Amino acid sequence: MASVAVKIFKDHIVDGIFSIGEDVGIKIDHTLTQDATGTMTYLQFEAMKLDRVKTELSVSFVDHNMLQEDFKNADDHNYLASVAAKYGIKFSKPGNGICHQVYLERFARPGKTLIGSDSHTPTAGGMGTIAIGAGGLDVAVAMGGGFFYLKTPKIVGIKLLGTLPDFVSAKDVILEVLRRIDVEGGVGKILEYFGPGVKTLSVPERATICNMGAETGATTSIFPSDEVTREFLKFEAREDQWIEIKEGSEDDFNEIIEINLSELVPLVAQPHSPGNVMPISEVEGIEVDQVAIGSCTNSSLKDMLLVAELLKDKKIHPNISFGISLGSRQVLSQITRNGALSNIISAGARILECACGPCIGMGFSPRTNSVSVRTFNRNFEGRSGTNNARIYLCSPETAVATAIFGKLTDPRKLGKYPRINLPKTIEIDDSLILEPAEKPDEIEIIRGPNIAPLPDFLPLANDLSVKVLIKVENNVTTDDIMPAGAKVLPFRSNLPKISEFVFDHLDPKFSTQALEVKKTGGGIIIGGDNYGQGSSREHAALAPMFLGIKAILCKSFARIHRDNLINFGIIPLVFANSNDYTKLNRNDTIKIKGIRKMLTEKISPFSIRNVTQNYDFEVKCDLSDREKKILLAGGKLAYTLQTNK
Ligand code: MIC
Ligand code: SF4
Repeated sequence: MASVAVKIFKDHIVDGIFSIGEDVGIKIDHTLTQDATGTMTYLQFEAMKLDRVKTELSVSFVDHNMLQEDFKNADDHNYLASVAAKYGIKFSKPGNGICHQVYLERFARPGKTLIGSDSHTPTAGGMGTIAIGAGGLDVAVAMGGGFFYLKTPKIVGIKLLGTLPDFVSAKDVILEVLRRIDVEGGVGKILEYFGPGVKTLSVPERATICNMGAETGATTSIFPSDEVTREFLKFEAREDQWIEIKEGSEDDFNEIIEINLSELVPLVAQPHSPGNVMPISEVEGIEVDQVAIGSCTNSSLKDMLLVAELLKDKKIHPNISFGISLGSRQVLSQITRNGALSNIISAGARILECACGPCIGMGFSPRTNSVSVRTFNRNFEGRSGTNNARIYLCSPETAVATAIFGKLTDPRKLGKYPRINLPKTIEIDDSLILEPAEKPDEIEIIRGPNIAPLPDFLPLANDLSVKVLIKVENNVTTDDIMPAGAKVLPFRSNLPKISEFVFDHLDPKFSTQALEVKKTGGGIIIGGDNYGQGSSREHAALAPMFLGIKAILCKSFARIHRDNLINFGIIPLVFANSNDYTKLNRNDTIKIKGIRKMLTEKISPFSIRNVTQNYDFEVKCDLSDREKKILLAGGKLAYTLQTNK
């Protein structure tokens, strides 16, 4: 026997062996991109000068940058459509839905490997797919037929027992996982669900759990592929794509966490971390201004039918602004056809686009000092678009109860839990998914004026003298490093412009100072634990690189962000002794001598010098051979072009 993850990995390993902590290369069957990370991904893919993608399936989605207040986002959509047509990529048009939900419905297959330029790519783990979030450049390389490398993770078995009580749902399961292991507890691990409770959860419920597994820092999350999986594929008219992948036994896991579904209660993640989880009973009564339902976490047909049933003949509280941003047009069409949507509208909801929208501060931002309750997956400070808003994350059931009562409310107060009968099949309409062109030569790539060329990637220098530009705490997110939101996202294809916003919330002068310091050797950022948690956005590495940041020195890194730093030639340094963090000050000058030699000869830890305070201290830079070569070459694009790998 073996765990589901190990079975799929073993079918896909092309370099190295599956041994915890070792670098392993796997073949990638599918890729996905979304527009906010996609423009950069495809600029990098174009730089590789290939004729077509080499994957079984690659899909380009448009779901993030949907506000078209001028030409920028529309131009980017056009660029993405033309690239997809030319290079053999399916193109999911704006309006079709959020990448993870649509991929789950229309493309995910058990036993396949997927990488996606979005950190919630693991959503497809609900289908029994090994689905991993990665930087855009890793996705570009995989589209070109390159392998995807990662450090072999531990496999944590999450044993599910019992069945969920009324008014407790899949979101509460993942909130319980987060309550136990927090936002760092999954780093270097795959969370694999097994046990008798698994069969009580539908594929979309499993997907909700895998989606938000990203918040634990896990490499991915996965469920077995069983009869429930077959049912979902049948529902999507894709039953022929089903294969069985049996769950592993207890001995197949490196660690086991047991969760009895029957004992769970409605939970809430409080501001400003998805790991800050409490039972609803402890926060009940807090006055709320806004409620938002949907996103890639909780947008399934069952979620929406349940929301509609709970809202039937009810009105939301007069103080609440209530918005729905669904993850897929398929679900929106279905609830429109069967009348469920009218319950939601009658209750007082604003129906937003099928897109990320409020989840990423793209519209529907809450008012000043307000409380917003969302069925989404992230509640980082400022992410909603309103810096001082406080965001709570919860299940659709809790969100509805809160919308009705105007304050955080235990959904069990809603009375009888409705039984939802899902239809056996759903109308399939893939007309917003465009096939690649049959004659690619005839396709011209359309580039609007907002699309700036890629920067040069220069080999790593040997001696560095860098200035500390900012010192940040533990768990700094990529939203802190490279904010999103309606003001910034339109510049995702324009590196010089987007770089102006690096660390904007923490230090609005950061980029100006960094560009100044760039002239005299560049900067270094000092961080705590889990530096770069959250999004896969490579702009959180690319933009600092553009601003002359040469290294990040912290206590530990989040996985995707560390990969992105290496991909763009920024040295990921870790304190050998984490007490040295306290001594460092902003504006200190640090000298790093002979870094090429240290890396080449694998000398780690090694000594660097704080020139300003006149002392030496030790740092580590533990890289695999492949990572070392990438860093020395000046990043993965330079390395890939040089080696054709
Ligand atoms: C997010 O949820 O933070 C995003 C926006 O989807 C990001 C991708 C991005 O920044 O474009 C992610 O999760 O990777
Ligand atoms: Fe979109 Fe939010 Fe999901 Fe990210 S987490 S893909 S922004 S809906």
